[in-house]
Amino acid sequence: MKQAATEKYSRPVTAPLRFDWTQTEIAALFDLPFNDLLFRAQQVHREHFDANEVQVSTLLSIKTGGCPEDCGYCPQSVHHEAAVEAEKLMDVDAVVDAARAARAAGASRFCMGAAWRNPRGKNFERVLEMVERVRAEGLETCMTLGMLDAQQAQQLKQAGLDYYNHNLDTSPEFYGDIISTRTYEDRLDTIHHVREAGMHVCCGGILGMGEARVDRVSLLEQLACQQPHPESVPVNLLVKVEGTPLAEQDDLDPFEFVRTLAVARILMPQSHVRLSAGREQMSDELQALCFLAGANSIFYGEKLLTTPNPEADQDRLLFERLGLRPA
Ligand code: SAM
Ligand code: DTB
Ligand code: SF4
Repeated sequence: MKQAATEKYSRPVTAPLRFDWTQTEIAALFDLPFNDLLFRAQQVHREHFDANEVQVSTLLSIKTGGCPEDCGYCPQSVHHEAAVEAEKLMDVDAVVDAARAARAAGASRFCMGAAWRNPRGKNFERVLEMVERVRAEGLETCMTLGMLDAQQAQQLKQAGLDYYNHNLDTSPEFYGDIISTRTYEDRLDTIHHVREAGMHVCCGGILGMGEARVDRVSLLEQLACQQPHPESVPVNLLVKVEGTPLAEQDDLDPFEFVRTLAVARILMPQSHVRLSAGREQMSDELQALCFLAGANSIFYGEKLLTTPNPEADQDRLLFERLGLRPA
């Protein structure tokens, strides 16, 4: 018995990339004993990445609040009591200053987020200028601006945008419980335009919104059956903001969060899996487990878009204690 188990788990897993994962297969990974699942995720991770390297991105909210969409988790929606005060789109110079500071602090990618349903008119032109200027500072660029049409995606690509973030958020089945102002198909269309324009896709979701495991399986199926896989897969843990419909949501079992990261790592071996929102609420030990499960990217800096993130010093210390290197 013992011999068989050792053989089973010491077999190298040089499996080719797959885009035809079934829900049954994905659910079976979730069902593995925790230690076996983490071991498999580590094996896959080490085949494709340096397991002690974590990519570091900085996030800036270039246009905060006043969003017409009704995403149930989001404090920037005008539909919720929590609504953070609406601000105008930042000036290009101020964004470039923030990008320089991020580079000085060790970030390799600068992500800019806007609380829009979709970008329009003069604002879109200003956003294109931001991409050009931030890129000229020697940083990789990423934006998340809501829905894009094919032409906008091409214009962003021409301006030099490396990544576009657009999340599926949850399963197609649970989606309608969270958002009513745009459809799952709308999201898939935007992702398609981004891919067609030749940009890297950053696409993931949020856990802990009251979805069932089958929804997490279904979300991962949606992501892992995209060909190519999204280059970057942000996995957010719901930040419960007072005044949003999801403020009183029960906590997700932290091990279920770790399991989801591990399964994402196994399904999408070459993608960066980003431990995104929710780190502020996690212990160092839980974050260490997330890295062990194959998460290899984080947002760095004291603020996400509107909610707090761990202080940079705290992250530096955690990296030191775990022997991790920012990349
Ligand atoms: N408005 C654009 C959009 O939704 O596509 C871009 C900005 S939006 C804030 C980017 C992503 O942040 C959302 O898709 C969602 O996955 C994540 N997010 C927003 N609020 C969150 C929260 N309270 N907890 C965790 N993730 C959140
Ligand atoms: C993503 O998946 N997570 C980031 C980024 N993409 C833009 C946003 C997290 C936002 C958390 C809530 C807030 O700070 O407003
Ligand atoms: Fe608007 Fe994006 Fe928040 Fe949804 S997640 S309300 S689209 S800012």
